[in-house]
Amino acid sequence: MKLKSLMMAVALAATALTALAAGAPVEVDNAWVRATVKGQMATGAFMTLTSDHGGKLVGVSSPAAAVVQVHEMKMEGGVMKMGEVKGGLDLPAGKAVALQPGGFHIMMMDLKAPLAASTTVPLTLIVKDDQGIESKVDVQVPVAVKAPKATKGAAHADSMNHAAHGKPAAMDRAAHGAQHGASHAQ
Ligand SMILES: [Cu+2]
Repeated sequence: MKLKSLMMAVALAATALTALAAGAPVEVDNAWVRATVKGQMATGAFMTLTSDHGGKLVGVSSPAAAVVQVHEMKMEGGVMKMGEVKGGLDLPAGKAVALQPGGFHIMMMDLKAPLAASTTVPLTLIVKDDQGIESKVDVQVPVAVKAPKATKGAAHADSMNHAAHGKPAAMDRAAHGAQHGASHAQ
């Protein structure tokens, strides 16, 4: 039964990702939500977002939480601070933006019920494109205790972004191709 529900979750996630690949405002990869225990009121959702033409993640909602915000964690005067990203999260054209523990993340607060591993949580991403047009992207996000093995280059997305600074766009595309190759090999 447990295996069946897990497979169901995987199937749902795969369906969501396939739908997004075809001309959606943003591509969502490696999405997961950290599982919670009873009494825990907040958790984080993580994913890699890629917008072909550039845009902004301006909002997120979920029926599982009363408040959902895009957050950033950063060091301020030697103290790790977490706060809402004002004005939306920039999604530069063609560049994978990693939302991961310790950096950008989606904060789900005032959870209505604990989120158990091997279930899924619906999230609606509100993305504003380069023309200023907002669209909603629905994703079924798997719940897990820790980050699942990346299926598409998310594990090193942060360091790759740093390495990519100042390099021509062609390099980014080459890296992207390599990620596709890696995911096929799995
Ligand atoms: Cu947060």
